Amino acid sequence: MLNSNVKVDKKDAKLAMAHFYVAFIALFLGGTAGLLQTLVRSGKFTLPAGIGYYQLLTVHGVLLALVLTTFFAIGFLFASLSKTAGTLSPKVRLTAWIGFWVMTIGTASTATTILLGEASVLYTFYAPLQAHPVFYIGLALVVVGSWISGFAMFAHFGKWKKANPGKVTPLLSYMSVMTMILWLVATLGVAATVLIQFIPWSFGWVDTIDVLISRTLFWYFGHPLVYFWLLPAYMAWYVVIPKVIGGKIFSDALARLSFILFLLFSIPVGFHHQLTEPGIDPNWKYLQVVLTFMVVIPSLMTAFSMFASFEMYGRSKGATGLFGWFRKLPWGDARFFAPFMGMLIFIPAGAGGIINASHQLNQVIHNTIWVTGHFHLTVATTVLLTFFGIAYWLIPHLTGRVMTKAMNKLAIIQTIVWTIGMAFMSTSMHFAGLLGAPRRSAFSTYGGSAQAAEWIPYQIAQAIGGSILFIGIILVLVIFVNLAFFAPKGETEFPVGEVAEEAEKTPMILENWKLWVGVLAVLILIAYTIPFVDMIQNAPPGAKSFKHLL
Ligand code: HAS
Repeated sequence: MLNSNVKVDKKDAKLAMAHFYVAFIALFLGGTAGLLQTLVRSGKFTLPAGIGYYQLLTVHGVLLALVLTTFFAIGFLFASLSKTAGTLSPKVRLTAWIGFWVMTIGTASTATTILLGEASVLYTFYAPLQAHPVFYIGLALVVVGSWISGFAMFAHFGKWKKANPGKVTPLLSYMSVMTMILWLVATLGVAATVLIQFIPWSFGWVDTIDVLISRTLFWYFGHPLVYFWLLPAYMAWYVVIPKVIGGKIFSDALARLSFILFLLFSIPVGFHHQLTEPGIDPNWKYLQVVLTFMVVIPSLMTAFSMFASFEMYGRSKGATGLFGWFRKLPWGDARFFAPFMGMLIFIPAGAGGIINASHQLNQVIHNTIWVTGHFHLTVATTVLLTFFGIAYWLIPHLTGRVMTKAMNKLAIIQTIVWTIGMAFMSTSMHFAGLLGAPRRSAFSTYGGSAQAAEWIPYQIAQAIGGSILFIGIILVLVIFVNLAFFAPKGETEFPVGEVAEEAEKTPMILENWKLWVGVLAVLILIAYTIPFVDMIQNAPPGAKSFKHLL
């Protein structure tokens, strides 16, 4: 049984905080670029020094979607492992620091090329858009750094298992390792395309690039990437939120099973980002669409589990009727309120994902700003509000401080501001998308078209939403700086929930890592081998990047 009073060791706290500093700096810079790109996109503003829409959009996407998320997730995973599987050994901690610095150097290199205007290729860096080689080298360093951190986590977890043979592993540690395995397997795709295709091509060592293969390898990585963002949030939902509200985890086994299902089904589904692309046989697209619907199941299980935890708690406090528990929840506690709003928004956001994945409906929304609306609800609201909710207790826990009532109130206001800003921005993006408004396009490129007049009101709503969100960023940064440096000294709890007494015992098969990674490998091979060989064999003349390997 985990001692809930155990604090994260001071040296481990420093490691986790280093990750959070980078994450919140990325939030500030990426958020500023986000506001500016909304304004430039509207066609009403021009920036000095020739700073353009694509440059700003690249800063925004790379810093927020890749840097903020990855650094926050890794910092949180290290803190969770240290709390639940024991203090990191000096060797593991040193490895983790090496991982951190490799990632940070990579981030700085990539960011510099973007800020110099040498890499306006957006966060998806689709070929044939080409960036400075340092952009790709920086990305490769971020990936390699994260692998080093991942191996440090596996070593730490392995040590716990060895010291506790036959025991069920601590749930937060289990989830951390599962999240990191997902990341490692997923990043093989992006590492392959960056190292084998983009770096040689950007240096001019080869003069062509196979676009379809680069996109396929990117999306092999790109979809599990979104679950790498989501799973740390789910860790907080499953394990932290029950404790914050004063309740219990509904089922340990169900939580572990849902993480296994994410591992199995989040990777062999990348084609659902490529449904409109020629060069992939429709039968393989169909298979991956079916697998995409499978990856919806663990989210439905999560929804069920959260409702169960809320209801069990409410009833234990005397709530009656179908929704009586709702009033018993601690609405004034930002540690609960921010993630809860994330959950609420995940209902329409997830429904949007199901629409995207439905092959015929995808034809309507693909490459429209609807997709941008979808991922602002998922990653920029569900995930981010949960990350903010985690920061409200984790940062003071790590820095030996406490969140004051005033800061808690500000965090509640921040959540409301964020939700309102996103409601404006994302709703208008969804509607404009249905009217055909393109994504990834500056207004100047289509502003004169007859259709564009229909999109203008939505574009104004987006700019209003973007401005409100920027206020939300300032507020959360104020709270972060306060919790890190100025809040009163004191003890803050790292909330780790206990499993309900009535829950079934956790079956040991859920701990059989070889089995699950083996099933994952088989699923990936089934979903990708034949279409990938097809792509190489039918590559256009001159597309050298992979053909020479066959
Ligand atoms: Fe997605 C495109 C399909 C989830 C992020 N997605 C994107 C892109 C991003 C992204 C960034 O199939 C754009 C990439 C680009 O730049 O081109 N997505 C899905 C599906 C899901 C999904 C099926 N996406 C996410 C998540 C993301 C994310 C999560 C980030 C974190 N997505 C797609 C597809 C595309 C796509 C296509 C390509 C579109 C195109 O054509 O380009 C599913 O995982 C969603 C399942 C979710 C649910 C919701 C469960 C609800 C829960 C909350 C419970 C609430 C409670 C509180 C308990 C079924 C768990 C309630 C309390 C009360 C009192 C009511």
